[in-house]
Amino acid sequence: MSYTYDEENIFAKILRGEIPCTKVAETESCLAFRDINPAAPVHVLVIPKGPYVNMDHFGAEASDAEIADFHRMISDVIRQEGLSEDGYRVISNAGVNGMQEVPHLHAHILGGRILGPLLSA
Ligand code: DGP
Repeated sequence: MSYTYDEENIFAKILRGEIPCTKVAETESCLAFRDINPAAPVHVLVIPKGPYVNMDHFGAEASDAEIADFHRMISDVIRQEGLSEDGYRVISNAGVNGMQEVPHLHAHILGGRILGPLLSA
């Protein structure tokens, strides 16, 4: 499998500072910001700064440090947003079947209400 990264995707533009975002957390290799179209009271996106399309691309080509930082940031945001006690959902959509809109790896962190069944269709 070879992966092609689109440098003009909207999250690449956010990372380059060309489009604003509401930042929640940042490290050397990751950024967390609020989703522009929240599906729950808390809806934060965590992205690596590197050019990875999706989770399988990331796992195949990212460094151990990038992978550790990404997972650590997801955990940090969950606690920072106060979601630990009542629960939350972490989702990463990929490709056509996953209905991924933005082709830069992102984890959706959702919480603040009962989120319903995992899949509606
Ligand atoms: P997905 O379908 O998993 O690729 O989700 C992409 C998400 O990105 C979607 O929930 C809306 C969000 N999004 C799209 N454009 C922007 C943007 O310009 N800023 C922010 N903060 N979020 C965006």
